[in-house]
Amino acid sequence: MGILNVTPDSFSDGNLYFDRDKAVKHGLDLVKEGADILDVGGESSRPGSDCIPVEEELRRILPVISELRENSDIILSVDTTKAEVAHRALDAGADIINDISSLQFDAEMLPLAAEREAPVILMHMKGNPKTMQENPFYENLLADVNSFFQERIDMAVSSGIKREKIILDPGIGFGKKFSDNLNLIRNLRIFEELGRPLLVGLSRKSFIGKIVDQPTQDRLEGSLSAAVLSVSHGAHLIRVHDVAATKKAILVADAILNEKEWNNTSISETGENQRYVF
Ligand code: 8Y7
Repeated sequence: MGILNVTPDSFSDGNLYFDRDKAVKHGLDLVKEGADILDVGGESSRPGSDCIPVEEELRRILPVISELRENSDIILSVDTTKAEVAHRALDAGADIINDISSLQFDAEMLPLAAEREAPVILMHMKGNPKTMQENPFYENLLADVNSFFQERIDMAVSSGIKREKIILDPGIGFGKKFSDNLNLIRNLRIFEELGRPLLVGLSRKSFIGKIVDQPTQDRLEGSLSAAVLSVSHGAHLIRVHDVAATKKAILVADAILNEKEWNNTSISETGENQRYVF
């Protein structure tokens, strides 16, 4: 999943693609680089960031989504917590709702996703972007995230969202201490039991900066390492800025991990290498 931020203030690439044409061009470049999904967002969710009005968010992303839809078959996800924005984005050609609040900030999000039968990304976050990094604390991080997933899946399914439409995301950096992020990636496999694909967003995030002691734009190698390890620990989707490099790294990791598939033998015989269709 390639990141397309149409914002003046995103933590890593804010303002780079704020201009509509530049954003569309960047999106099409990411498709050429091998992205399978583009995640289009108009509101920064970096720690401490403020909300923006619906109209402003729409003004930023709708033309970009429409134009990408006209020029490409790429799967588009809309990164928003607002039902109105998700609704208009779906109308403009978006396919997936990426809601960092797990459909909780806006009461209309659950019924919208159910009605439109849109795939949804349910991400774990403690608190909200304004306050989440103030003092995150867990009695038992993995158990907490796991039960959060279970609750949100139950809530979604009881609201009419089909289980098969759900993607889970541990929310790296969203109300997590440094060690929590490492712990989640290292133990990603435990969420496999929930039977849904796992998305991990780690690209250039601050836990990587802390290890390599580099600013956001110099975190590529660290991000690749985290991406490859996430895949080897069971991630199905990785949300990244650097699509070309990540794609190559993951293709090699995937070939090593799933040699059967590359040998063209059946991948379903053993029940391993499960593939998900949304
Ligand atoms: C994530 C995300 C961001 C993530 C999902 C950033 C919008 C911060 N991170 N969505 N969004 N998962 N699903 O670093 O980890 O891009 S914003």
